[in-house]
Amino acid sequence: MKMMSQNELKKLVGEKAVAWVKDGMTVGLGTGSTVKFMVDALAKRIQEEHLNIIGVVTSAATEKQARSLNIPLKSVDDVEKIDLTIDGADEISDDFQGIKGGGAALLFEKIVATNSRKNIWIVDQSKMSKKLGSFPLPVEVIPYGSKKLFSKFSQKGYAPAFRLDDTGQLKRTDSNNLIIDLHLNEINHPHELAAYLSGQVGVVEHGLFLDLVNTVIVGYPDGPSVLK
Ligand code: ABF
Repeated sequence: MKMMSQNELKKLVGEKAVAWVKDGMTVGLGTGSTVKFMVDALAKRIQEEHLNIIGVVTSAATEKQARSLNIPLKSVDDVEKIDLTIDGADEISDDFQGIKGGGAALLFEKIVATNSRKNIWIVDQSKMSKKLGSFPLPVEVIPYGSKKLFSKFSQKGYAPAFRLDDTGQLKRTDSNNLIIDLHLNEINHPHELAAYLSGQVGVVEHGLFLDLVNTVIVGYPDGPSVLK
């Protein structure tokens, strides 16, 4: 059997996830290349089945795609509750904790996720990992004092690095903040680390998404698996 490419696995799970969307739902639309396939498939379903769906986006990139597909959108502040959010992830541990933020959208993603009744993550198999940490942990910080935070993280042995954009400049998030990626290799106590990071003045949010996901759909070569 021909091995499926990573992109084909992403398409597989992106399209599978749309089955969870029901008519009348308010749906959180995540960010990333896997979600892009999901949004395309959702737009197709909305059109073919005349579904009444409101989308709530997590980044300018997803907003651009959703608008181009005529998916009706509202801000998270203009909806009562989000019924279902479908998003990607950068790393998921055996106990379904996640690292997100590889796409620098972690703040809005976490705002939408924490205001959702149900969260689904869609990933290709490469994202599954026994423990979190091999993917660098993104931490969103405000620019003022960010070098002081960087030094503190460095002294803690977190091997920090400022995220750069394609032109080699400091990457700016949709909120015009900076990202410091922590190269931890293994995170043994994610809840403790999350509490420490959240307590640091100047940290806006971190990419540890803990105890948040309800369903994980993983793309394996022999088909999508629904875990949890
Ligand atoms: C998003 O999903 C980001 O947090 C993360 O970077 C992305 C995963 O990327 P992709 O689906 O492109 O592999 O939520």
